Amino acid sequence: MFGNFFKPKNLDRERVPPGQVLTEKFPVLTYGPTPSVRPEEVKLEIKGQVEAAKTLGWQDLLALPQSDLTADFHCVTRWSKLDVKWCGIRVPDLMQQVRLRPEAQAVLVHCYGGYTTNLSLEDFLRAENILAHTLFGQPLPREHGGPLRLVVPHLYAWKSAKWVRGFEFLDKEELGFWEVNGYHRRGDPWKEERFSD
Ligand SMILES: Nc1nc2c(c(=O)[nH]1)N[C@H]1C(S)=C(S)[C@@H](COP(=O)(O)O)O[C@H]1N2
Ligand SMILES: [Mo]
Repeated sequence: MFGNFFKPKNLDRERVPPGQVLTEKFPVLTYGPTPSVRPEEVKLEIKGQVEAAKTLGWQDLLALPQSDLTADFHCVTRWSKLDVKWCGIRVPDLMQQVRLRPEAQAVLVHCYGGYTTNLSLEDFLRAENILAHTLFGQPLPREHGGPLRLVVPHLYAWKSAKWVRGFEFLDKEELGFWEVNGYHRRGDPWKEERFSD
């Protein structure tokens, strides 16, 4: 009994990066107003260092393979939430739709409302990354990025861009909104890459 009670807690602790505290709630963290985008309006643009730019509408996205992801979520403001359940299109499945040019090194994620965030190609193409439209079995609520958000579980959650509008592939990294404003260009929570030096 005693052992059963403590064991999951110890396991959880190993999943919490340094300087983070667990929360059961799912706080909303948005800079500025919350965009209002209807699914039918979504035109996901994939452009830049690709052989042919491509725009995908809602139906195009739903026609791609759909996957589930359960992942921990770490905000740089020090809260973490374990086992968040998403459903959507895995980034590698989405990327089957375009061919990257060899020059592509990085991606700048663009959002409705003007938010941006940067990722290296390697961080972006990770197998678990997902373009999510569903959260805990329900349509992704608007405040959490609905209708469509990126989820990059291995980096701080500011990389998990809400209200995604497009991916721009670049031959040289360009910094996004928080990265320009002093946050780390990469943001690995296990290395506490919170701020740029
Ligand atoms: N477009 C956009 N995406 C964003 C943000 C934002 O302000 N605008 N905030 C980021 C930050 S700092 C965090 S912690 C997570 C929070 O996601 P949540 O509101 O679903 O918890 O979204 C990230 N994605
Ligand atoms: Mo955050």
